[in-house]
Amino acid sequence: EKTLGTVQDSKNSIKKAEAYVAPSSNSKAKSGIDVVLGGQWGDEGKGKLVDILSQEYDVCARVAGGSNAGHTIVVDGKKYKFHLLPSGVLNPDATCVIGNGVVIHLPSFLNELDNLANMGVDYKGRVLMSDRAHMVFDFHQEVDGMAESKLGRNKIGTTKKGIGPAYASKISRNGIRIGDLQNFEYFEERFRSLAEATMMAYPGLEIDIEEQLAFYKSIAERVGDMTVDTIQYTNEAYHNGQKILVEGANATMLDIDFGTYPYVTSSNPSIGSVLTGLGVSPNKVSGIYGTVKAYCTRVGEGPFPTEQIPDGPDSIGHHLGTVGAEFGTTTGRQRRCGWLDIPQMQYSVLINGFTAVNLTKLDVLTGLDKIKIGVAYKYNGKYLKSMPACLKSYSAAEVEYEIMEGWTEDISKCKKFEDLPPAAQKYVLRVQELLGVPVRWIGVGAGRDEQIDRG
Ligand code: 2SA
Ligand code: GDP
Ligand code: MG
Repeated sequence: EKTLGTVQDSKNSIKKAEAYVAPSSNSKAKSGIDVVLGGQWGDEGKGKLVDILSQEYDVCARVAGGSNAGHTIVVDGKKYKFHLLPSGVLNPDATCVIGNGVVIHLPSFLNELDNLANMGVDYKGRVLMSDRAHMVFDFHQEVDGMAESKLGRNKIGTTKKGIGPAYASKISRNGIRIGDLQNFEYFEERFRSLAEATMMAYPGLEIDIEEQLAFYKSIAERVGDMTVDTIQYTNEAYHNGQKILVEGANATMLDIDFGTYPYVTSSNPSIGSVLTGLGVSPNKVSGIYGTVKAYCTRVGEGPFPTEQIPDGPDSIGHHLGTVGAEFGTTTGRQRRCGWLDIPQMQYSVLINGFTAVNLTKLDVLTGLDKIKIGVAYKYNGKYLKSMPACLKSYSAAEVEYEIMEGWTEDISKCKKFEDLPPAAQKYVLRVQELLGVPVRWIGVGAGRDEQIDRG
C-alpha cells in the first residue's frame, strides 16, 4: 500500500504538549472571528459551547451544511434544538448570520423561527440570510431518499434533508439562491427549469410546480426581510470592531474532502468553509476551537475504528449510548459509540489548526472501571503515519489502545479543573498531551452551567 507511511513507534508521532498555560489576557473574546468546529463525526456538543460563548459576541454565523445539522442546547432544564439557526440566537443581543455556504430549506427554516418564537425567543430583526446561499427544495429531499434507497445496503445513512442533492444543484450551476426569490420572474424561470430537469433525471419523481411556485411567492416578502449581502455585513461588522463567532455544523470527519468519503456530508465542515461560506479573509480568524467528545460517536454508515457495538447491558457501547443519550438531534437515529480516537483527532488538529479544545461529555465516562484511548492505527502490522484515504484500508485499520483508570464520583457539579477526581484530571491531561492543543473547556453535563473553563 503505497499511500501509507509507517512510524517505528506510535508515540514518536505524538506531540508532547506542555502543561496547559492559561492565556495572559482575560478570557473575554477580542474583536475578530472565532470559530467552533467539530473534530470528530459530529454531535460533539458544538451548540452548547456556541450558546455559552455567544453571550460575548455580536454576530453568530453558520457557514456550511443545512438542516441536517442538529444542535441541542439546555438552558435551565429547557431544551432548544437548532438545525439551520446558529445556537447563538439565544443571546438576545446577537445577530445571526446564515452565510453563503449554507443550503437552506426555507419551509423548515421558517418553521424553526416560528417554533423559536413560540418558546419565547424574540428573533425579529436579528436573523439574516445570505442572498447567495442556495435553496434546498422539497424535491431535493425526495431525491436524497430515492438515492439512498437505490444504494440499498451501501447507503450513506444521510439525514434525507436534501443536502447532497442541493449542493449537487449548486455545483452543477442550476441551483437557485435565496436572493433570486426577490426577482420572482427570474426565480420562476429557474425553478421550472430545475424542477423539470430533476423529474427527467429521476423517473417516478413528481413535482407540483404550480403549487411550489405559489408557496414560494407567498413567503417571498418574509424571506426578503431577512435577505442581505452577508459578505458586506460580516466584513463591516468586523471592521466596526464587532466580535463574530462561527458555529461549525457537522464535523471534519464528515468533510467532503477530508472525511471518510463517500460516507460524508456534501460540504466542507472544516476550517476552509469559514472563509468560503462567509466571505471573510483568513487573517480575520483568531480562535479555532475544536470540539471533541471525551469518547466518539457517529451517526449513519461508514467506518468507525474505535466503535464499541452495544452487545449487552454491561457493554461499553451500551453505557456510552444510554448515559450519553446518543440519539440524533435531527432524525432521532441511534448514534454509534466508541472510544476516543487520537489518530483521527490528530488528523483533525492538522487540518483545522485548533487553538484550543472543548472536551465535552466527560461526565458520560463516569462509572467506567477502565477507559481506553485509541492512540495509533496499524495496518498489516505496521503503524500508520497518516489517515488512509482508501476506505478499504481505513476499515481494516487496527487500533492500539492505552488504558486509563476510571472514576466513580459525580463530576457534574465540578466548576474548576481541580474539582475533578484525579483520574478524570489525568484523562484530560493525557488527551491534551496526545493532541498537543490546550484543553480549555471541559463538559460535565448538558446544561449551560455544566462546563469548566480553564481560560
Ligand atoms: P447528509 O444528510 O447528506 O449530510 O448525511 C451525510 C452523512 O453526514 C452525517 N450527518 C451527521 N452526523 C452527525 N450529526 C448530524 N446531525 C444530526 C444530529 C444527525 C441526526 O445532530 O444528531 O439527527 O441524525 C449529521 N448530519 C449529517 C450523516 O449521518 C451521514 O453519515
Ligand atoms: P452538536 O451537533 O455538536 O451541537 O451536538 P448535538 O447537540 O447534536 O449533540 C450533543 C448532545 O450532548 C446534546 O444533546 C447536548 O445537550 C449534550 N451535551 C453537550 N455537552 C454535554 C456534556 O458535557 N455532558 C453531557 N452529558 N451532555 C452534553
Ligand atoms: Mg448535532
